[in-house]
Amino acid sequence: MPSPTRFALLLRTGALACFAAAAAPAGATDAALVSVADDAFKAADFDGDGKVTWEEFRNRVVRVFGHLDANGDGRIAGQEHPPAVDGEGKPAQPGNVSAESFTGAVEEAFKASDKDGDGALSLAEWSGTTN
Ligand SMILES: [Ca+2]
Ligand SMILES: [Ca+2]
Repeated sequence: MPSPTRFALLLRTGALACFAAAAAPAGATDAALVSVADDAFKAADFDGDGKVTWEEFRNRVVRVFGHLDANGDGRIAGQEHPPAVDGEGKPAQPGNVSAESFTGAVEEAFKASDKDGDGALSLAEWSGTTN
């Protein structure tokens, strides 16, 4: 049975919330968000080996950033910026999110979620269901 905790990774940082916001339809239910998390894992696992490496995930993150950066100036600003926090849990400043800081925040969350430290996320690690 799916649980909202499976979505924990995606909500752990504002950057990943951005990822979720970009992937999920507006008004999505918890069940739909869980589905998005699973779909996002499968989409990110480019070589289909059941693990998402940072290399694989970074490719997705770059695409999400490009999706959010509607005017293509390399920063997420103003109306482009969904509600989010920065890597330290403080509210992100609109106009102050570069591709570098966005990717960095996601990398921190990625490393924090990689419980066995093998440099890749299993579906359980991705979903936040490991201890
Ligand atoms: Ca893989
Ligand atoms: Ca791992």
